[in-house]
Amino acid sequence: MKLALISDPHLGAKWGTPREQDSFDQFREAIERSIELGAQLILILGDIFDTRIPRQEVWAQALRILSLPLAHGRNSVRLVRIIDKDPGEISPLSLRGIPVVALHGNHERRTRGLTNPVEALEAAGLLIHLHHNSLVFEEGDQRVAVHGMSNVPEQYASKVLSMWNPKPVEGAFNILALHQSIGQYVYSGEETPTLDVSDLPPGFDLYLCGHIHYRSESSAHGRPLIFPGSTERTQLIKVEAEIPKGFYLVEIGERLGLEFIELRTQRDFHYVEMKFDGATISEINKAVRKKVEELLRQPRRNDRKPPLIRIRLLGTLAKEASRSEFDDRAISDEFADRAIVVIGKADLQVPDLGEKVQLLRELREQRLSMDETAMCLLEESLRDAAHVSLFDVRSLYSLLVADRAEEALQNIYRVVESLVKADLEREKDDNAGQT
Ligand SMILES: [Mn+2]
Repeated sequence: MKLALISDPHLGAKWGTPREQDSFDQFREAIERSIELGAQLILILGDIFDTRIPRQEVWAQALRILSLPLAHGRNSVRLVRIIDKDPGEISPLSLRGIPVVALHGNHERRTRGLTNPVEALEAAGLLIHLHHNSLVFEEGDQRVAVHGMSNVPEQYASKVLSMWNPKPVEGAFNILALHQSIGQYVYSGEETPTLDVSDLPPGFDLYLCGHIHYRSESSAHGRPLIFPGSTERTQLIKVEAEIPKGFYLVEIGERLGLEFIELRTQRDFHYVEMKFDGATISEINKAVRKKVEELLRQPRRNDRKPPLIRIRLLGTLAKEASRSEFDDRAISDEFADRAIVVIGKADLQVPDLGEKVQLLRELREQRLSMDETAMCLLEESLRDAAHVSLFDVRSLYSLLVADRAEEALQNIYRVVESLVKADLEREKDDNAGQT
């Protein structure tokens, strides 16, 4: 049996930027080539969408792409067993073409009781959603069991996985699919995984995990552990420039065949760090422009899309220079029709401490004046509102700024109470007048 493994398409990522179609182009290619290459089952390991509640424009494109496996119209595998899932959730439509089985990722996770977008796709019959359940597919005398746990908050991952405690199906090739951080494969510094490779339940033939955006092959209990990596380039970090984007084609037979298919639609991506030592702004300007020109002369893999160039500036500035004088936007604009240039200058150091202190002082002053501006705006906009003369706007505002919201609220309650009392009095008088 041939399976395609696709992870983290993040549809709708970078919306409103020159890269807004990238996630769709790359996901469409992954799906189209999975079909071309003869995949009989497509597994998507979560984060199909970049957000929990995608915009309509994102939905429209996603639905169009996800209808392709269904539109294929032929299905060479049979769903023969459903474990721990309500069969009513599976639309008969989803088995009319190449079946797509998907997890939801952390980007799609919603509070219990609310429908996440992967469940919505399941309702439309475009895929089958797995969360703590399993499906067994059959082709001839071969059976493949897919066991899936969609994303859960990292701190509960290990506990929830052991509570689910999935068991391999006898006589089948067993796949366990997750969307979590695992051990050293941590996605960001803010996440502490509770799950370690050794926590994965034993006895499965293949372990799969989404969430990690760069492709990686490892092993768990002596069997392959595959992170296909995202099809979309969500982070402009070094590892993303080194490891190409793609998906896996898995052939389950006498032996396990694993083939990584690189996406042709991915933009060329250059990640460059430039280190300066006491450089002036004009020196940096010149060096960065020269670097971009140099990168643009390099041979291209994908010449249908302008390449993405991320330059990270490191080192120190000249004493008299200030980081804010370096206009990275101007350089990006200058190359806009040939490349997407993203320059990071946050790590460029100003050597003079005195200057830093001055900057902090300025920021503080700016903040104070911002408060004052906000105050004036608030006063102005409340001037015409009814009863506002009853409130001391300025003192309310200072309470809010000082994080004393409770006191501010009490003040408001007092005023409202007196207003209600006055109204009631008036009503009483009116009523008295009528009778
Ligand atoms: Mn992701």
